Amino acid sequence: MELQMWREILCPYDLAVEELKLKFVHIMNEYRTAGRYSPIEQVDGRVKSISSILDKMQRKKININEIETDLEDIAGIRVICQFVEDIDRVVEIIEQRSDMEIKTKKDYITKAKDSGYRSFHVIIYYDVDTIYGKKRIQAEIQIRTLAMNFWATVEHSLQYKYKENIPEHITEKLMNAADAIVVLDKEMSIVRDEIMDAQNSFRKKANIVSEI
Ligand code: 0O2
Repeated sequence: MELQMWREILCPYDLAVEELKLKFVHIMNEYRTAGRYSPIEQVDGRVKSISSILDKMQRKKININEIETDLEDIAGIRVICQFVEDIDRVVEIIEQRSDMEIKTKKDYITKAKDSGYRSFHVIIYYDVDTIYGKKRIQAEIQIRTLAMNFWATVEHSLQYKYKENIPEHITEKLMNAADAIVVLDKEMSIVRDEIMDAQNSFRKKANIVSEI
């Protein structure tokens, strides 16, 4: 397929990613403006690259005419939280929104993937307005803690480096690290209330200072 055709297919996904990023950042800012703890700490997003789409099409035997239905993560949003408990809150926020319709939820936290990967995925339907009218697209929202994100980022770059054949001694270390992340998230949850209080007072103080 020609590059121009790809650009046209991906254009609405680009818009969706920009809109969704803005909306999640706004939720975070709204909490903070209200002086409340935000379950969202960071937001990121990307449109899947053409080469990555082609790889996945080949791996999953998806035909070009089926990509918009069968590839659920052409538009990808990542919502990073501080604590595991915040992930449920973010899922509730998505459930309550009128502009996002949940298609499926994939809980890789209760049951991690074999690789050790942990994250909560929500596939949504989302409408964008294009020059041709309204278009309903799918987007994947990955919700995870800062610690889970650290692990996934490192593991993803190793997968890239070793073309998915990561040497066994490294896989073993990654599995150990994945276990350590579970322990870290649990320990942080225990002091969650203390940390939330401290951060709220710190932000309020910082706001007062910046207003003077
Ligand atoms: P990229 O580069 O992030 O776009 P699958 O058959 O597992 O590829 P499926 O059924 O489409 O995928 O959905 P799944 O597994 O719910 O979500 C796939 C995405 O989750 C991946 O996208 C990754 O972003 C992330 N992910 C899933 N498993 C792992 C893992 O073991 N390690 C890391 N680091 N990330 C993972 P892509 O398209 O693979 O990659």
